[in-house]
Amino acid sequence: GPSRAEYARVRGWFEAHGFHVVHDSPLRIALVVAGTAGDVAAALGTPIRFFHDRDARVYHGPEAAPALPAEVADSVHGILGLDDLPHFEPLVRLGSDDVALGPKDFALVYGAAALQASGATGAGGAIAVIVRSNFPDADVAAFAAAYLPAGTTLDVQRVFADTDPGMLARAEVTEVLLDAEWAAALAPAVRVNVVIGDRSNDIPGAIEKAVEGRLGDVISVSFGLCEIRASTAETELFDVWYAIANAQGQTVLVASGDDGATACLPNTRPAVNALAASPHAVAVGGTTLDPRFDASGNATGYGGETVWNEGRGAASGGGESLVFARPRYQLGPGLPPLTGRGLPDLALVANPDAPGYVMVSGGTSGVVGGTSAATPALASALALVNEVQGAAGLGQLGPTLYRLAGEQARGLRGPVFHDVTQGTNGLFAAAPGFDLATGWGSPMIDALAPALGGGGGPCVPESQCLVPGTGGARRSCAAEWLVEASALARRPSGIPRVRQFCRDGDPGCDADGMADGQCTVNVALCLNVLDERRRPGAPGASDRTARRMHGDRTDHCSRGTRRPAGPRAPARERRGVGRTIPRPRDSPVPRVRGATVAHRAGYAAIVGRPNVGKSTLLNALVGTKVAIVTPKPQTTRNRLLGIRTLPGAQIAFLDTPGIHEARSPLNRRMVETARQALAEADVVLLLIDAATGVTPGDRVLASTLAPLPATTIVVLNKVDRVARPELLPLMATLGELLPGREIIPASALTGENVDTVLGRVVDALPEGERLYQADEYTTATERFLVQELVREQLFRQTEEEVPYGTAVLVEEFTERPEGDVLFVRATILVDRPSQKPIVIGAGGQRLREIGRRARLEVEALCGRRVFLELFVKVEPGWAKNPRRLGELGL
Ligand SMILES: Nc1nc2c(ncn2[C@@H]2O[C@H](COP(=O)(O)OP(=O)(O)OP(=O)(O)O)[C@@H](O)[C@H]2O)c(=O)[nH]1
Ligand SMILES: [Mg+2]
Repeated sequence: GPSRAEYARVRGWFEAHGFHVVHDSPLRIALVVAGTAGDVAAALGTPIRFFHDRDARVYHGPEAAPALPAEVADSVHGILGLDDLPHFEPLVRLGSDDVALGPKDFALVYGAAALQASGATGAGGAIAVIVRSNFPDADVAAFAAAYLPAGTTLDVQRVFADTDPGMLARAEVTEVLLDAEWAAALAPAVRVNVVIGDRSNDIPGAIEKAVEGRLGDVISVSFGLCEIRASTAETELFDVWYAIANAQGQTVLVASGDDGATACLPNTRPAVNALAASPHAVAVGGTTLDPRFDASGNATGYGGETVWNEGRGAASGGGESLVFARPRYQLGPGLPPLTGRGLPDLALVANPDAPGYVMVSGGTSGVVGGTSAATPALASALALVNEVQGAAGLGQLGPTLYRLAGEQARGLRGPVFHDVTQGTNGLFAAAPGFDLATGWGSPMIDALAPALGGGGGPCVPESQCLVPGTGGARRSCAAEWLVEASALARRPSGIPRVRQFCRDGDPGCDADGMADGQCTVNVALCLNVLDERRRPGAPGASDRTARRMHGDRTDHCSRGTRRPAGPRAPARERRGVGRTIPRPRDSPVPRVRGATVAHRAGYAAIVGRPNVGKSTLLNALVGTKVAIVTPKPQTTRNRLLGIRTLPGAQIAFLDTPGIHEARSPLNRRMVETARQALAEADVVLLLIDAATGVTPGDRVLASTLAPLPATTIVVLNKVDRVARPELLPLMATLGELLPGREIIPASALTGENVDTVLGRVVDALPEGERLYQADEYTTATERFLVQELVREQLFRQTEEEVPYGTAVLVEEFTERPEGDVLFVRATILVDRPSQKPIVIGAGGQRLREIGRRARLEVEALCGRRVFLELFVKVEPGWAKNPRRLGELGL
């Protein structure tokens, strides 16, 4: 957003011209003012007149486009709301059949039932549904009583964006009830925040409220607005909010619309829903589903889907945005060539009669449909995913969904989408892979859940205050700041450092302990999507303003705990866990006679300084979470093997501890472990952190690698944190250090170029048969993985030197037949007595939280309920005790 000064200037100008401020945006993205028609005429240079349409309905609106004087024009991207033309439409559709999907049927068909069976209820999570009418609680309660397990009480709350608009027309109230009931339908313990806009701030006001207050891990929007009729400024405004939402870890789901490719009916020009067009939203399309009902009307399974199209324009919304260019993630195998951002991203049942959704409105049960229904239902499923992942939000889903779908399209992974290939939405036909009628198809929630969270989740904040006058002592910032883009002084290498002056209203502005009203903050910046610029020649505002809007947009990351856990192995692959002994060459690959492509197999070691992203890359390459990842250096202590099996190759990746100048015995062992891995490897992946640049430590490492026989590939990681032009000098330096070696810029976090790295590794491997079973993905024991998952939380939830003084030992790991529970007893070793109370926290709070999050992780790993008991034990000198180190595999 604009700086405070700029915002204040615009605000002051409107006040000076007779308007009064109705709402200030805490995010400084929008300003809501009210004035008379006379004020508008005098200040904005256009009279407000009455118009009537062909049907003699009367509206008011400006006679000409509003204009502003030069002193404020540069700061204002657009002016909305001078007319009362019909604008946002609720997308709910009424059905007539008496068979419909209940929550149980829906969960069964799309695989969410598996997450429910593992105990997920949405507890601890929240969904914000965006609406503009109040609603009767009795209907929500009646829905729970009729369709959810006996005794279920839903946690549905109202949040008014401003004033209470009361109950609007029937379609509006039905929309609210549908959204609230289905947001809770699969996740009955989730908090549903019904965020209600009023007449003056409408749907945009409710969206802003949901973002500003972070009112849900998922935001569900079931309204439509024709992109041609919306102003570009308005469409871009949604994008700005969604981008901020994503940076906060919120996932935004928007119904793609119910009018096929023509969202502007009666105008039949192809157009999409402006609310769904942003690349920061997931656009949800619609299908017609065969749920294989049995005689009593219960769904028994998935019987296939076609594009929802009932004729008369009632069909799955889809097409290309006129405002947003194709985002980078919409390029790749399985995707048609797109110019604009293509919609929808995926689709779920939406045909109100085939089979429709049950709901309660006005005291009676009814059947409804529309992408309006599919959207909150998907939000509900994602609440379960969030819970299972132990994530407080999955953030922007687009890049991850497309990566997974792309892997599916290339046969690199099991399916995560039911590909819909039949039918059309009137203009666009379904086809294998992605299409503009149903996106990638419908989600298989149980298969997606383990894989989500590895890619486009919220970015990791690494903000620390440098305490002035202490010679550089650091403290973690307790507070979140809105960092002004103008204050950013990006250094050529390293985390951008921001000198932020605290002001009244900045929470904890003196978290650095100095009451001097200022604090220097190191901020990790993350760009969610690099190329979401407007399409050239898009209607609306001038290019100059468009550049201004997008050119300096950075997403502020400020939430320490909002990173989701990494991807998980699909149940199918999980069988490999726990095998400690690899079985070399016991599964010869059948060879096709005369085939010329040989099978390749071998070891690839991932090495680099601490914290450069080795473990993140390992997980991305293996396609599942093997290694723990934390923002702290020296997380990985052991050599860890992750296996990727492809149709023509098998690679055993070795994750290693960061190589650094080690002093303590523990660290020396860690570095030794890493060096040993080098000796085993056929290929060495040297990771360099693009955000910190090439450090002296990198140079030393490069000189050790230069004479090795193994092929060395340099991976310049974390490029998502660096402006493209800054990469070139880095690559030049690396080219000098390791002449002739390939350098691949990549992001282990977003998945960018990870497939390229995989391909290059395969090319460099020797010919040979598989070294491990095709379904094995690691040789680590379950006990080891569990120890690591506890340590991950310990590292994430303790600061300074505390995590480094700790280790985790799993002492008991048994199955309890009663209730199919896994019982795990683990001891956290601490080095000094003073660390024990820190790990335990006030009233046991921290230890409980470590245990809770670790338990969710272990449950996801093991695919069953887990009882995790944690103890803290002081054992001075454990890190110097060879026996202990041996027990810890060090
Ligand atoms: N922005 C960004 N962050 C990344 C990327 N890869 C890793 N990270 C982050 O960098 C931090 C360190 O990642 P790890 O994978 O634990 O790094 P590591 O090299 O294994 O660190 P050690 O445990 O010391 O060996 C974590 O906060 C990651 O989320 C990337 O491509 N982009
Ligand atoms: Mg690591």
